[in-house]
Amino acid sequence: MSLTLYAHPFSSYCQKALVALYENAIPFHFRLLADAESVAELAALWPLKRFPVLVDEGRVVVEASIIIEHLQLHHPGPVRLLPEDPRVALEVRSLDRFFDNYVSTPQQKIVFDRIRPEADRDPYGVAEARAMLEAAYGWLDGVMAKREWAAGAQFSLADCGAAPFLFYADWTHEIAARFANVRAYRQRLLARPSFARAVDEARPYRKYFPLGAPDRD
Ligand SMILES: N[C@@H](CCC(=O)N[C@@H](CS)C(=O)NCC(=O)O)C(=O)O
Repeated sequence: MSLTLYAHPFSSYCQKALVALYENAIPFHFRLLADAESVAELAALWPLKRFPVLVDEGRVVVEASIIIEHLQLHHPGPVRLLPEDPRVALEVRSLDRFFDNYVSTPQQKIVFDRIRPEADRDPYGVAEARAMLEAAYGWLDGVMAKREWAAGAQFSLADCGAAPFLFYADWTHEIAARFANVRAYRQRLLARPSFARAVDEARPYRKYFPLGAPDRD
């Protein structure tokens, strides 16, 4: 098999890449990062040790967004996750940056703070992260008032990230009822078969969610 994805099913960034793979039914080998050996392989490929990492015929591709761009270029399928029109593609990439920087980054800050030793926790940083999530939900609510998917009518790269990031963001800092468009969008993402599959594959790991996984989704 030419494609190997170094990943863990419970990781949001891995789910982002998995959604793209599942959307186009691209065959790949899932290298589960579950032991010292697999983690050593990852470190040899990418010393920063962040995942997912894709290996395609020996070529190492890092960063979930770039993995999805790589798949579009080298393994295209019926679902175009980067639109042909560069102006629409720019909107897709803009929303993709939004979900990485202003939803996932603060969400991870809150979770990683919880697994630090108590003396090393950063309540000021966590409060900032919660404020950023509130602002992000507010902005996104206005955008999603008129859109089915993040960048418009077509499911795209931006939705691949939005799905896991809003999934875990809601577990971390609940999306309030006043953000009804964001909540409805999160439900649409949960109903998308590619993401529903990723969520199901991650179910066995829910007990490891540092803040405690809610009994839903
Ligand atoms: N910018 C990276 C972020 C990847 C990332 O943060 N992955 C997490 C898993 S969701 C990770 O590698 N965590 C391991 C660690 O922080 O040591 C991307 O877009 O792929």
